[in-house]
Amino acid sequence: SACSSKLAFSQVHPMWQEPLAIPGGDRQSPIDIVVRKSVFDPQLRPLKVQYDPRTCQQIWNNGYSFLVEYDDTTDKSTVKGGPLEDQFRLCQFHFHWGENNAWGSEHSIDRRLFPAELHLVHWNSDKYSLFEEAVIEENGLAVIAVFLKIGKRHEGLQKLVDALPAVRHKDSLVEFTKFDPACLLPENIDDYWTYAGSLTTPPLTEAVTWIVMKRHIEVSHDQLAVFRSLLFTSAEEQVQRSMVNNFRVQQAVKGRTVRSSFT
Ligand code: SG4
Ligand code: ZN
Repeated sequence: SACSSKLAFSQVHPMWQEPLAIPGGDRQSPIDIVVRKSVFDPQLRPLKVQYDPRTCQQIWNNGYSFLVEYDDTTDKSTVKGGPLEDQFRLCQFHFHWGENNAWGSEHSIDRRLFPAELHLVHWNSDKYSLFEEAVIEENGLAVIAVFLKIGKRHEGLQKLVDALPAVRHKDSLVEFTKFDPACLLPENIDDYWTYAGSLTTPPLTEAVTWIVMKRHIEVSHDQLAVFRSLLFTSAEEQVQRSMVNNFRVQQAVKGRTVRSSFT
């Protein structure tokens, strides 16, 4: 409900505080998507994702989330279509989640938060040759967001969950191969919202075309509990801190239009 979302925002303490949250531009993320203000755009095409599980390489705890990283030296795992004019290459996916099931997602739909949110990060390989170049360009990145709800155990996710204890601490890394990220997409990827935004962590560059899936996926409470057993801290640190509430505070929409691919 709207009330519990507001409560969630005032009670949780994001990792890095907003004064650090430069650039204060006009297209920052994440945002609340107000369904009745979103505009159906019949020009929006279906999204074409093509992922090759052989490009999956490793899992890395970077002290803010865990990243499942893909080989992005060729166009083997890509997304195009939808709102995108170019082809974008998958480089990694990661999640944001809460300390409990009442919050955790970065985006919300009509103020409704979800326990977690998946981000599949892609960069424009038609226009740029490296992620580092794309990340500073306004059409540089495309991130697909998928909400996670608590329900049935997710079979595809379990292979990843089983590997997570190996990256419990910050800066730990484990080989992780042959994981098909398509298994984490909802059944219908043709229904989505899209808007122009930014990265949700520093450098917060306004480079991202966000594609937020209308349908969620279900994971079990136990699977999310394994996410919450990870640590923000490295093995050397005296006081260990659980990796939870790793989302950014929501940002002003500032006159942007959120378009939908569906009515
Ligand atoms: C997470 O913190 C990832 O760990 C970061 O990955 C990622 O940064 C950051 O989120 C922002 O991405 O889709 N939420 S987001 O806007 O992808 C980048 C790394 O630090 C640059 C590699
Ligand atoms: Zn993210």
